[in-house]
Order: sequence, then structure tokens, then C-alpha cells
Amino acid sequence: MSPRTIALTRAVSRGIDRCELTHLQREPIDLERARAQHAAYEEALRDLGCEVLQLAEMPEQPDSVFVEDVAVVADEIAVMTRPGAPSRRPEGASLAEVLANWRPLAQIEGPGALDGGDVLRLGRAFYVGLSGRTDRDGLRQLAQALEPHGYSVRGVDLGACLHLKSAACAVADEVVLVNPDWVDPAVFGGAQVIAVAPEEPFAANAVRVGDAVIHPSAFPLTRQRLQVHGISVRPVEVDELAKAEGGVTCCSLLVTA
Ligand code: CIR
Repeated sequence: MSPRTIALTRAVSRGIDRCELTHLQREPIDLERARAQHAAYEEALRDLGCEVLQLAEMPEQPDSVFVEDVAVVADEIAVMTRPGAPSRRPEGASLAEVLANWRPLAQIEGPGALDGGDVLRLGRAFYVGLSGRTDRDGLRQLAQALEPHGYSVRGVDLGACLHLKSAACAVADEVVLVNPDWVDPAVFGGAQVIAVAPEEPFAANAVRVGDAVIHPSAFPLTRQRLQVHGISVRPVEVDELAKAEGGVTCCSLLVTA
């Protein structure tokens, strides 16, 4: 029987306009539009075969829709992170209760910090962006949790972007979509590299589900590059969520069960 894929998501917080911002200027966020885009994103996950499990809204946690940052899910274990932004640390507890249904849990402890958006898996290798949110102690603790299960874990230097997955995402087995201005593609060893269109620096963020990827509709030039490589693309409109500096990977955590 093929494994089920559960996509954990969380309802968009009514406080999203108080989100953390690092590289973007604050713009008003239309809550209803953000919620409609989030619902369409969940629909795309369902269309690609995921069972979507939406967690309850956290009205006091502006960034809580971005569930990717609070956990790293491997096949054998899930690691609850300690997000680099202190405002985001209360997001984890209720997610941990749910993840515990499928995985034993480990926890990144202070003073280490790590955001799930910095963690990219390619096969049995985990790459960890050393960003403004993830430090060497967070990296060390993640390695301690994952290496006993046969994974390699290595740190990656980043340019001026929020997370590693702003700069690079796996789009097929051993194929990475990369913005080479933000991460050196050579770090991914033998993996095939697809570069984003230079006009679309934010286009490297894509969620792989099976043989397809969910990718923002705002980046048609990069979409074309993916399609030329035979990758099936499901475009989604996420510009309202992008005002909170969120991409598509950050709105779900995929758990195979
Ligand atoms: C933050 O700065 O934490 C949020 N406003 C955006 C988080 C986006 N997360 C992600 O790309 N993994």
C-alpha cells in the first residue's frame, strides 16, 4: 500500500499583519484574501493526494500559519525546533501534540535556535541554512537527533534571504531549484540544479508532493524552467501570504504515515 501523506497546516492568524519581517517592508495584509489563498493552497495539497489536517488558529501568534518553521519531520523522528524569532516560540506546543501521533519527538533546546525553513532534505542528506534564524548550536542539536537514523546533516552559508528554503528546494529526487545569488549550488554535491529565472529571485521556494510541485503563480518564467525539466507544476496564488514573508513550503508540514 502506498504511504499516506498528511499535510499539517494551520489557519491564518487574524494577527498576521503583526508578523515578523526581515527583508520586506510592512504592507497591509488583507486577512480574507490571505485566508482564501491559504484555502486554495490546501486544495492544491489535496489534489496532489495529501490528507490536509488543519490545526486551530492561534490569534495571538501572527506567524503561526507558517508551520514549517516549528518542526523538522524525518521518516523516523520529528524534531521540534526553537525558532530564531522569540515571538514564534509559543507556536510549537500544540503542533508537537499532533506530531506525536506519528513520530517520536526530539526538541532543540536553548540557547540553540533553528527554523524549519532552513532545513532542506535531499535523500538521506539534510542541509541546514545558517541564517539569521538558525545558529550552529541549533545545527549541532539537529545533527544529534538525525545522524543516529543514518542521515547526514551539514550547515550551509546563505546570502541575503530569510531561510535556506527561500534559496533552494528539492523539486524531484536529486534535483534542486536554486537561486544561485543566495546559495552556492555546489553545496548540493551531485544534485542536478535548476536555477530560478534571474527576474524572479523569490521563485526557488516550491513544495514537492510526489512527482509534482506547488509553486507560486507569480513566477511564470521559473515555472517554465521546471516544466522544461519534466516537472509537473501546480501554480497557486500566494501573494497575500508573501507579504508576511512566507513562501509555499512554510505553510505545511508533510508527514508520511
Ligand atoms: C517570519 O519571519 O518568521 C515569518 N513572517 C515568515 C516565515 C516564513 N517561513 C518560511 O519561509 N519557512
